[in-house]
Amino acid sequence: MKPATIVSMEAVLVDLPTIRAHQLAMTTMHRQTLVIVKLRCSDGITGIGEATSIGGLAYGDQSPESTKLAIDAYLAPLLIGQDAGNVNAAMALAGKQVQGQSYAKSAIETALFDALGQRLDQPVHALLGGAVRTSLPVLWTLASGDSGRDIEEALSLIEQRRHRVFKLKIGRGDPDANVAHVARIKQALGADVLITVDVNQAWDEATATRAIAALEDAGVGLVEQPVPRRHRQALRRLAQRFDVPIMADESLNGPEDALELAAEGAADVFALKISKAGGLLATLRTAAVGEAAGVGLYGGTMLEGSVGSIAAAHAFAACPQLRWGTELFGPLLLKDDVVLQRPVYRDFELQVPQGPGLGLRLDEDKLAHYRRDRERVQVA
Ligand code: MUC
Ligand code: MG
Repeated sequence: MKPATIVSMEAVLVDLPTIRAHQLAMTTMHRQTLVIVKLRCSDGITGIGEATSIGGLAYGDQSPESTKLAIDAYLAPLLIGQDAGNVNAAMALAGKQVQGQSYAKSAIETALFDALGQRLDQPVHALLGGAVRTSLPVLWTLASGDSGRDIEEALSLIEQRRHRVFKLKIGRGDPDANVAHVARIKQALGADVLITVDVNQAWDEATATRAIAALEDAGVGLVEQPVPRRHRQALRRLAQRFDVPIMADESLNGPEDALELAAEGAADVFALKISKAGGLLATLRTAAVGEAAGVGLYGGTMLEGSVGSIAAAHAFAACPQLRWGTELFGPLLLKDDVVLQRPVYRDFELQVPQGPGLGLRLDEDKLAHYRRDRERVQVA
């Protein structure tokens, strides 16, 4: 492999409308903002990566705007001139000189892997040691805010063979009304359809204890992040009290959280996300801790578009255990896309691309159309 250095890094904010309102405990989304990273190398190869957040700062403490700022002001100047082919060295340098900023680091690491894969003519999953699966089961989130509409949506997606597992976003408003909404949907879809719920930290322990008992009775198969992320002892008590598995999402970022959660027995399942961990390699390290502890693994999403979702798909394809499947449906929630080849969903699964790098290329016209600074770019 010929040596190549990083010559430039651009972070572009892209606003895409969603196909319908997406209602979570803490916000309702009508659009998604992607941070698309273009990383140019001295051998002429450009790698791409992506970061997103959910509802700006509603999910966590990093937004698309703060991610772009961290890249423009700190990570790009630090990494320009570094060896583009040595992902570990670049990420170690970023880790040493830039605290936090896991979303930005994930987007940059993705772009480095995409460039390396193109250079070596190998898909990203091969660079991670090889895929143990060629496609990934993908659930769909029912979050229109209306039980009747959610039921119709689920039945149509089952009919299309696109999804057969559904996650319900709850935690907004009255917990009894939340449980009734879930029970209505579970009853309409029947015993064979797995229903999971995500509370996005909205309940205190007493509310969660009461509501999870009712959700269990209604036949829910998995409960995600019922209590605030720092309330780890409450999460542990719930995981130990109930038969229904409890999944850590916001409480889990990287391998260090995984180690503590596993040691405490605070979660039965881990929601892995490349953005929370700070990249594909850190996601696999997090997964390894979970696997060593016998914790179930789930391929989570930050509702990324195609670039971020496919980056995650390469990592999840390389993950030996993935007992709970994935939720990599982000591209399907968006009305449009900024890539030339949209991800392929077939028979309830996302197909993992086999081409070099991520196996996707940007659609530059679409990117120019949806980028937030398009007026400024057109004038310049
Ligand atoms: C989350 O909290 O897991 C994942 C799917 C979805 O609808 O929202 C996300 C965020
Ligand atoms: Mg979640």
